[in-house]
Order: sequence, then structure tokens, then C-alpha cells
Amino acid sequence: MQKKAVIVQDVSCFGKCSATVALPLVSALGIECALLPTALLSAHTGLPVYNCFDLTAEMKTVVSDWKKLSLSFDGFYSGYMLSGGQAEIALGVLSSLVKKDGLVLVDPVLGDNGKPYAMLNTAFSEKMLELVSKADVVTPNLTEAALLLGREPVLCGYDESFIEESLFALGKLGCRVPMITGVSFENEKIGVAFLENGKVSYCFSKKHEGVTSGTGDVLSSCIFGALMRGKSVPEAVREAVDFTEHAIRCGVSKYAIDFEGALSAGRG
Ligand code: PXL
Repeated sequence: MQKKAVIVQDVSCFGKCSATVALPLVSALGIECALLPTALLSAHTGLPVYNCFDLTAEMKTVVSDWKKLSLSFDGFYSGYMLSGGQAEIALGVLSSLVKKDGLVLVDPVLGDNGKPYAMLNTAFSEKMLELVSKADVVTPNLTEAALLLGREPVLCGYDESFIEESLFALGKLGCRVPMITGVSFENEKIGVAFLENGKVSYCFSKKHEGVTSGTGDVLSSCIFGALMRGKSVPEAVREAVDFTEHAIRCGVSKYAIDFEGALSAGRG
């Protein structure tokens, strides 16, 4: 039977991120995706002009209809949300629409480059921590890991012991496999650190200077899709890191990476 996943993400009409990245990538890995949209944006927030429409009320109706349809999902992947209220709805989806042994990946989209996103407040942080406590895998960047831990973000000059202590602290929040993305100890390499069964591992690829936009969603989507396909955590992370680097080599625009080029590579 084909596996089904629910994806909780915004729809940014222009600028590749969130749903417009997660749906094609997870679908390409053979997983049927259902979208619970958190917001409709004319363009993602990295663009100089955008409008954002909050879809909290619509999310409630979608979830209510899904319950009436008796839907049941094998996986759950959440990303960009606007509020604690939306995270609460996502928690409700987890408890009522996702199978008990379903795979849960929470990308705690809270900030970047040392700064929290504008919508972050105490209620949102608390609900995000609750979601994290129920996750199999969490994929914060360095800023988000610090925000989850109530610490000041450290973006450079850290060492392995700092990353490893952060991973163990994230594990204490209740998630089974904490990860930190965008980890870099040397100029030429960047990748993911993760903690599984008490062991810390790293997975790196070549670092391309100046590229950050859009990589996080590509990475998390690939990790989720590969795990849904039954890959082990180290295999899923390796595939995701390699695919993301491939997408960067295919092309980088001001606001996104060419994941479509990487998806279609080798086709005539
Ligand atoms: O990739 C994270 C993300 C998701 N959704 C929207 C964003 C961003 C990052 O800036 O603007 C709308």
C-alpha cells in the first residue's frame, strides 16, 4: 500500500520554499501527500514585497473534514507555521489523524541567522516545544536549536563538543532523533549533525559560499521522504545532504536553489 503523509506548511506563491518544495520532493519519493496549509503568501518572506494571509480558520475546517473522511496518515511533516494556535492544530492532527507508529518530522521553523522570525512569541515557542517532544526527528538550524533551548544563538566558532551538547539537550526535549542543520567546522564543508541511540554522527558535503535560501526545506523534505521509504537515519541524511548539494550545483537564484534540476537530472 502506498504510504500517505500529511504536510503542514505555508503556500508561498512565488519563491521556492515550504509546500512548493515539500510536495514535489516527497511525492517524487513515492509518498502520497496531503497538504494542511498554514498561510498563503504572495511570495516568501525573503522577497522585498509580500502579503501573508493567515489560514488558521481554514486549517480547522480542513482537519474537521479529514476527520469526517476518516483519513489516517503514515507520516507527518510540519514546517512553517504562524502561531501557537496553528501548532495546537498540528498537535491535534498528530493525535487524531496520524497512525501511532507513523513517522513524525518537525522542522521547527522559528528563525535564521541568529534572529527569531517576527511571529515568534512565548505561546508559539511553548506549542513548538510540545510538537518537538512528540517528534521522531527534528531538523532545526543553529538559530532554531538555540531558540528551542532558550539559549543565545552561536553561528560560528563552535566546536564538536558544542554541537554534541546541543544535540543531547535537544534530545532531552523528547524527540527521538535530534538533528542540527547547517553545521560547519571548516570553510569547505557544511552538513547535518544528528543524535541516534546515544551516538552523534555527522554528514557533510561541499559548502557553496553565500547559499542558504531554500536549502533547509529541501533538506528536511528529502530526509522525511527517505525515512518514509524505510531508509535508516544515516542513509536518509546522506541522501538528503547529497541531493541538496546537487541542487545547488544545478543552480542558485537569489532566493532559491534549483531542486527541479536535481530531480530531473539524467532525463532526456
Ligand atoms: O523556508 C522557511 C520559510 C517558509 N515559509 C516562508 C518563509 C520561509 C523562510 O523565510 O518565508 C513563508
